[in-house]
Parts: sequence; structure tokens; C-alpha cells
Amino acid sequence: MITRIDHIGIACRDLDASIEFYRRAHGFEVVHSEVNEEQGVREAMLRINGTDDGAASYLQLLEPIRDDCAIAKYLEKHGEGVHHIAFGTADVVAATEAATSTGIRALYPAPRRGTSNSSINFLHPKDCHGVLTELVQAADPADAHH
Ligand code: V0V
Ligand code: CO
Repeated sequence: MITRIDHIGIACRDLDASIEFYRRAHGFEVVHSEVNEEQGVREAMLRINGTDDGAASYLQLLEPIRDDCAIAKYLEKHGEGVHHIAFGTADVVAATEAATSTGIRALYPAPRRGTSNSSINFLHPKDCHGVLTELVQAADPADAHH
């Protein structure tokens, strides 16, 4: 079951410039940043609001760290902008199966590591009316040290 918008992923050419933009325009602050080598990104999470399942909703700003990653490819084709929407769930495997059972393709056979040790999978944008859709299960708070 999906219980929140976990984040909206935004492709940026210059992470620091985008962070500064959101700080000045809306007062959003970075609550977490990291490099995800597997995904090829340097990223920052800006917390927007809490949610009634106890988690939160964020903007995820993503800058590529190499030329062959998904974000670099997206920037080259489309320029900066909204890259994906991520729905939050307590069980990413079940939420992925619920979607694939309707014929939507998942990008990974098993969840991969996302921000702050979350578990993530993606649904193909061509099967989701043009929206790259991520499913996110937050790390167990007991092991979320980052
Ligand atoms: C590509 N397409 C998109 C899209 N990216 N449509 C909507 N939103 C996007 N973000 C369309 C594109 O316009 C093409 O349509 C078609 O899909 C094939 O695109 P492509 O440029 O040839 O790209 P592919 O097929 O090589 O790669 C697209 C996929 C790739 C979605 C498969 O981006 C991918 O594997 N994404 C998952 C990983 C990811 O996005 N990582 C970065 C975020 P036409 O032109 O043929 O009609 S990492 C993250 O969010 C983390 C760590 C986290 O949240 O924790
Ligand atoms: Co994301």
C-alpha cells in the first residue's frame, strides 16, 4: 500500500545552485545529502512536510556525477526539471508486485539502495503514462544512522 508522496526528484545541472534557489524562493533547507555511486548522483533532500504515516515528504535534487547515468542522460535530452515522483510505502516489494501484477514493468528484479538506506524500485515511465515512478520503503529507524 502506498501511503505518501515520499519525494519529487528533480534533475539539476548544479546541485549547489538549485539548493540555493529553493532556499531563497521558498525557505527550504537541506536535511540530508549524499553521493549514490550506483545511481551516479550527488543529491540533497529538502524536507517539505511530515505525513500521517510518521514519515515525511521531500524534494530530491539530483546532479549527475558521471556522463552515463540516468540523470546525465535526462539532462542531455530534456534539460533541468522534474525527473520522477516517488511514492512511499511500508513494503516496497509488495507495492512493486501490486504494480507489476497489472502489467507495469519494474526496472529492477529486487529493490536497490536509495537515499538514507531506503529500499527503492522504479516503474518504467512508458508504462506509467510518461511518469518515471519510484517506490520507496524508508530504512528501519533502528538502522537509519545517516
Ligand atoms: C526517460 N524517459 C522518461 C524519463 N527518462 N520519461 C519520463 N521521465 C523520465 N525521467 C523516456 C524517454 O524520453 C524516452 O522516451 C524513453 O523513456 C527511453 O529513454 P532513454 O533516454 O533512452 O533512457 P533509458 O531508456 O536509457 O533510461 C530511462 C530509464 C532510466 C527510466 C530506464 O532513466 C532508469 O533506469 N531510471 C531509474 C534510475 C534513476 O532514474 N536514477 C536516478 C535517480 P522516447 O523519447 O523514446 O519517447 S536515483 C534516486 O531517485 C534515488 C537514489 C532515491 O530516490 O533514493
Ligand atoms: Co528518487
